[in-house]
Amino acid sequence: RSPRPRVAADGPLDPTVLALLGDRVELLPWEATAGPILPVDGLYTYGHPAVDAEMLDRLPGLRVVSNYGVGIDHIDMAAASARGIPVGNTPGVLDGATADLAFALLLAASRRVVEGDRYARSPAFTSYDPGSMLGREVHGSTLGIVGLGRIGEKVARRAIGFDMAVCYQNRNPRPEVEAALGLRYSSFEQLLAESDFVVLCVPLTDRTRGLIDANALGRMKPTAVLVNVSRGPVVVTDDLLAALRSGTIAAAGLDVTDPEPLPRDHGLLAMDNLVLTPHLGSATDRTRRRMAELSVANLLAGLDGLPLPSPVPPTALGSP
Ligand code: 8YV
Repeated sequence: RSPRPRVAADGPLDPTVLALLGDRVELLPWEATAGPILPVDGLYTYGHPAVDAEMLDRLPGLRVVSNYGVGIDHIDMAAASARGIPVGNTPGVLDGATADLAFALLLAASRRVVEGDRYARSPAFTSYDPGSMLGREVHGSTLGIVGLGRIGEKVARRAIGFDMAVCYQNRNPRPEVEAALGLRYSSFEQLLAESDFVVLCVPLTDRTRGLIDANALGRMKPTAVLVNVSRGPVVVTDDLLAALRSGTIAAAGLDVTDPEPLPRDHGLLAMDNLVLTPHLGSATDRTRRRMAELSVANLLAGLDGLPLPSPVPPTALGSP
């Protein structure tokens, strides 16, 4: 047995993670989890691939699972807890960056920034036209936040700066945040009906999978803009495509899709009323560094049998 703990990691690894790990662990390719060839002491993941009961049973020496990211929908938390394996993630450090990107998508989709960029570069743009490319006004409108966790709260703060009225939906009302920021708690149906912008900040669980389907989209205003910075499967992709095509809603901004990436010939890729980014929510230099530091600290603590600096509560809803 190697004197250094063995960690099976899904790649590509953040260079900061590699630098912080140095030679403290022996990194194995993820494929090492496939069979009982090598003992594995730790797992290092990136929001995927699945860590399920069957895999955990194949890794009897496993001491920790560390995820570079906050979403743990790929990890069977019940199975990990039942086997006494701590799971770490990186909440807190990426909230601001993800909320910033939600606003980038919101502004880009409503003010047609990407479409405008394409037009301004094209030969079709020959002269200024006051009637062309009118968008949806952001200030003075109503924003509905689905999922008022850490990221949702940051989105609310930004919305207030944009002079928006903010309503939210959460599993449990959050009266203290409501009072501090002047938010309004709404039922899901009410939020969909009255919001000019709906921003999804929920984790992916059995309760949120497919939450935004044809029925939900049909309740939204035809002028509304949907923004998703959570997980792709929270939205039913085909239903969103139909809604964007038929004008059921006006536009969407997506940082995540189902599947991700979308197949090159997918209908969504042809829609001018869609702004798409490749899962960039936490992709800034400073946030990535903090994610690297926290995920490596979780990994090393778990390998040493110490409490993780940022453990996922064993009751959290992860279900690959
Ligand atoms: C990461 C994320 O980029 O934290 C999350 O849940 O989705 C992102 O911050 C992702 O985990 C890396 O794959």
